[in-house]
Amino acid sequence: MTPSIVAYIGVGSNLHDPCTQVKQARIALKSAEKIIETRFSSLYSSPPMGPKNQPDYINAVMAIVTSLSPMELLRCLQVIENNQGRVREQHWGSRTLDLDLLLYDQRQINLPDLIVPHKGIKDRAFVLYPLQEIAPELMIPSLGSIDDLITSCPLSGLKKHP
Ligand code: 5RW
Ligand code: CA
Ligand code: CA
Repeated sequence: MTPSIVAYIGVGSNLHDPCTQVKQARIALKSAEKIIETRFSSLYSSPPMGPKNQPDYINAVMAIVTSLSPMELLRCLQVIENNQGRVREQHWGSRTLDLDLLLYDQRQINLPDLIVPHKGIKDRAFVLYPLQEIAPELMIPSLGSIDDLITSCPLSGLKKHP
């Protein structure tokens, strides 16, 4: 019996035609073995959080069903990032593609290379608003409802991308 796990992936880009990068990542993810796409949010634009000397981002969130383990899924995300030309440069700097494993069922994971729920989930508008769009009833382990998190998270310039 293969377990069907619901997971949420954060998608972001601010280099080399970010919209195209995000759409390509969606295609790569849903084409990957043992990953089924169930929802994909609108695309959102926002100014950079963290270091300001970089272009605006395009972000989205994808819901999937998977039978991959958390580490297998993380490796899959890293392969897709690398295939889309991700180069490790400055911490929190510009990137062609960033795929974050936000949630893996209702599990809490604390491994050296993988913390779930993702550290950025609770106070980043570019994660919370697209997540609420596709999963309005979501509960986040140890953090509570998506609605409560959104209530204390200003938009910070986040806009639906036309
Ligand atoms: C660092 C996020 C500090 C928030 C980071 C912080 C981004 C982004 C990053 C993204 C937008 C991580 N990734 N800004 N900044 N979208 N808008 O995907 F407070 S770097
Ligand atoms: Ca990220
Ligand atoms: Ca990341």
